[in-house]
Amino acid sequence: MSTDARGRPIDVQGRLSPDEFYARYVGREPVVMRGAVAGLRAVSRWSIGYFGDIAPDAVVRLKTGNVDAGKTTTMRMADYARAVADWEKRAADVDGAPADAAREIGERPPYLHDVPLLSIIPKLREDMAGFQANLLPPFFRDRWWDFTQFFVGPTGSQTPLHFDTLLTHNLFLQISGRKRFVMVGNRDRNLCYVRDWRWSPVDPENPDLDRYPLFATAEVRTAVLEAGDLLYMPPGTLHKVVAETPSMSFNIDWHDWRSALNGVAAAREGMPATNLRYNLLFALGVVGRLPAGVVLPALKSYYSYIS
Ligand SMILES: O=C(O)CCC(=O)C(=O)O
Ligand SMILES: [Fe+2]
Repeated sequence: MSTDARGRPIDVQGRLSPDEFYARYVGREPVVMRGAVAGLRAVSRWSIGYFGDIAPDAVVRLKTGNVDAGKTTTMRMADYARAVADWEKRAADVDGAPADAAREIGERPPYLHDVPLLSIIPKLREDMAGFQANLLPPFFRDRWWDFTQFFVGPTGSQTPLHFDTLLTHNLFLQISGRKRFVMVGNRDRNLCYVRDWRWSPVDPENPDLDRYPLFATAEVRTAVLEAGDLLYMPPGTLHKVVAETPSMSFNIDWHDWRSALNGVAAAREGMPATNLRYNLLFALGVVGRLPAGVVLPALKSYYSYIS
């Protein structure tokens, strides 16, 4: 079980039925479902090299430097796969943490962050056969892959503390490698000095309490995911995410009627106006029962935008 000195341990379960999942966790508590997707072909097959082999010419947008700064570049998948493999090989030859290694062996390759690869490389969907889509509300089930965003990168890739922009639920699938999630619940958001709607300047693992004294009373909870694990986070959960090895994962950000309506109401709390539009569209689907095929074209810019 993954624990943190400061916060309560995150519940660790195996595969959950939708009934158990909704009764105990949805909208309430994060949970790790250990090994819940371990049987999927994606988990045994996918590597960054494999993506480079099957879609060498797919051009992907990558984040350079700190991901909250929003700087990007583009690369062919084959070139990206090679850059990550080369960097990992050089890093393995250098003693010390990857951060130190970066000084000796050059910049870590950029982070493939928030990219809808199941839409860009449809062949990958074959490897997800058997995924438990009934954990999601009906609106998302038939075309759940259209609601995914990938995070693929070398050891040490990280995303600073933030919450997800539309205040969605987050089902996070760890496909390959190991990732550490350091979480602060929505109810402690006002202790996190959030700016630009959703980014916190606090490192929850090493908080500067002189600058951010309120953070001292925030509850920080940690979970470590291995390949084949699922993580659920309720809307508004702040999370810092660190790849402890080369890592491939993706999330499904989804709404139920309650989170969709809360997402619309958050326009009054400083949520950007474009988000209001996206949340209205989700509400039309989830509450108004418009089919995903009708709503998705209007959401396309959300799935290709740079967060
Ligand atoms: O894996 C990461 O680096 C970030 C993941 C994340 O922020 C998310 O799924 O919302
Ligand atoms: Fe996130």
